[in-house]
Amino acid sequence: RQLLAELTQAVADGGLRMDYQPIVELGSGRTVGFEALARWPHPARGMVSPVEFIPVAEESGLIIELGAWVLHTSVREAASWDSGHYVSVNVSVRQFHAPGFVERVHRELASSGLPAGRLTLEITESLLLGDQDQIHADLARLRAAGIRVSIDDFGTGYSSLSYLHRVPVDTLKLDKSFVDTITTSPQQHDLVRGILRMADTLSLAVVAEGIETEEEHRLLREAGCAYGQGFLFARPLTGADARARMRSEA
Ligand code: G
Ligand code: G
Ligand code: MN
Ligand code: NA
Repeated sequence: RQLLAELTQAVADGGLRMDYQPIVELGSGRTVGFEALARWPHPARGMVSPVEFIPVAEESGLIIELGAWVLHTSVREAASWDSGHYVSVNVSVRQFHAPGFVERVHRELASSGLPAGRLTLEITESLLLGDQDQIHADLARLRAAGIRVSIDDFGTGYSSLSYLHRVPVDTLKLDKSFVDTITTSPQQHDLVRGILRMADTLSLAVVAEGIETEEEHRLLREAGCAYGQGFLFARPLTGADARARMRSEA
């Protein structure tokens, strides 16, 4: 209750900020884009994790406003990058289903000047369990405009691989749980190779999440995974630090 009241206040008063975690090409190590991650520096509680406050926002419906702020802020930030990097924005289920979501995305692109090809929306597998016709139609409209769509935490949810060929998405974000076990479990290593083969067959790009060691990096690269994200490369950065990173690689 208290947390919701304070979060509502924070959304209204500019108490949240966005950080940006580099997504790199595993072969070259070069940054290709950034995942936008919401941060809530709370005056008394310290940094409150989105793992705590996103569910509170989802349950209460505040996610509509919070998500609108996240989209607005991340798209404007990316529009200020002259390097061509893309921004990948998390979208929660309830936010996606809110009336006018697709129009809002188009409006943010138009008003900021960010080319559609530099915006990726991260959805979850759970979204795809809803009204398939409606969701596929909305995803198709987004993609027809040039926006990319990725499935976040891939492999943890509805893990039937057979539905993937019907889902209009561009990228799979391979969940960190696979990355964590790839170095110690031959079965998991095989499974990851299988997922990468399947993604290739379906022309889906793969971003491996939560890469923390050189060994994980090497095994993923050898398995043919093109992109990755994780503390090995960089933690989520402030907007200023993200810009500094782009300049240093230019
Ligand atoms: O940044 P961190 O690892 O603490 O994020 C934890 C979780 O919170 C992740 O699952 C991430 O997808 C989610 N999250 C972070 N920022 C946002 C956001 O802006 N919107 C939504 N819907 N989820 C977010
Ligand atoms: O669910 P989602 O993929 O959106 O969550 C991304 C979260 O993972 C962010 O909160 C980010 O801070 C976290 N993260 C990113 N890289 C790493 C990593 O290498 N190790 C760990 N433990 N967390 C990471
Ligand atoms: Mn994500
Ligand atoms: Na994830």
